[in-house]
Amino acid sequence: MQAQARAQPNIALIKYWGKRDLARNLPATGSISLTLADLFTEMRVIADDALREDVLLVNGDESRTMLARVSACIDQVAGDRRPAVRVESHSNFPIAAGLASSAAAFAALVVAADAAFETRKTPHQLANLAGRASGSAARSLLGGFVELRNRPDEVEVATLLPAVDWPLQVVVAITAPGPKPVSSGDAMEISRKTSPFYDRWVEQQSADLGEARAAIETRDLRRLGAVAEHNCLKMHSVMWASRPPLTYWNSATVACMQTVRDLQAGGTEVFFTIDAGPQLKAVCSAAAAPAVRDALAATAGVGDVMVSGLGGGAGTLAT
Ligand code: 2P0
Repeated sequence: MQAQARAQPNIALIKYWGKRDLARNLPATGSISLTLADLFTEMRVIADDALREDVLLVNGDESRTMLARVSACIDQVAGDRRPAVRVESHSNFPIAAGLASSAAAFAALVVAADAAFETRKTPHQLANLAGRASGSAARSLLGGFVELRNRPDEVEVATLLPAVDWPLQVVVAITAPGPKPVSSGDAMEISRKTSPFYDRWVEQQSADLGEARAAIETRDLRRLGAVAEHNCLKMHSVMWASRPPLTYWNSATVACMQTVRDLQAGGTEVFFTIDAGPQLKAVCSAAAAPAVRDALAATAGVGDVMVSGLGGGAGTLAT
């Protein structure tokens, strides 16, 4: 019993920041994201009766930090009376640095576990199981422009537009590759409990979701960029006003924002978004991508730049 699956990270344009149900890890609001094509995580799940307990290897090294979450996620798919497994995870991008690595990892994991144990879950069930492990992971089950909607006691994910219908590019500027100081889950709870802006953030989310949906439907990059930047800066304002403050940016993150502003002033159709980490993601047309990549690579403090198109959702690989 073994299977392998691949999933891509997704970049939220209308963000998930805050939970309505901690035990079930249900988000406070809906969100909209882009699934990437060229960054990926591959997960192999191998059931092995000889093992006494689950083993997790991340890029070849045994990892205990994520093991409990990974084991709990496989239990959700296959039940806790399953045999122990060896899980091998490989990513082609920095993990735990605000690049949605947990989204790709848990989306790939539920698909691989479902295939390995032949549990035949529906895509909707798999999205909810991935979302229990990591809220944003539910979105990586699907490709292109994806909306996550809140439903009573669960979430629902839907593709708003497939990648081929609006093949934008995402340029990721890496300003610091290390792991983040506070996990997203902990930071969301700090924000919910202490930020004076949190309730307003939640209140305004459905208006931002509606605006982004309309912009995607009409493939209007300027309109999408305006609401996505606004939503991103509101999320970071919630964080900055938390106690203790949550400041994921560094000086290069701010320099990258200025680079995007300069490109916009010069007529390039591009916008930025920033997640729970110091990396900046610029979203633009395929034609603008080389100029955006060069401008971000030349920005002070940027270490590496990655470019990705938009891709499909999670799926199994031949073992
Ligand atoms: C998002 N982020 O919508 C937002 C924007 C980060 C900033 O979802 O606690 O790893 O595991 O459910 O999914 C990152 O948080 O959080 C995230 P948990 P997750 O992409």
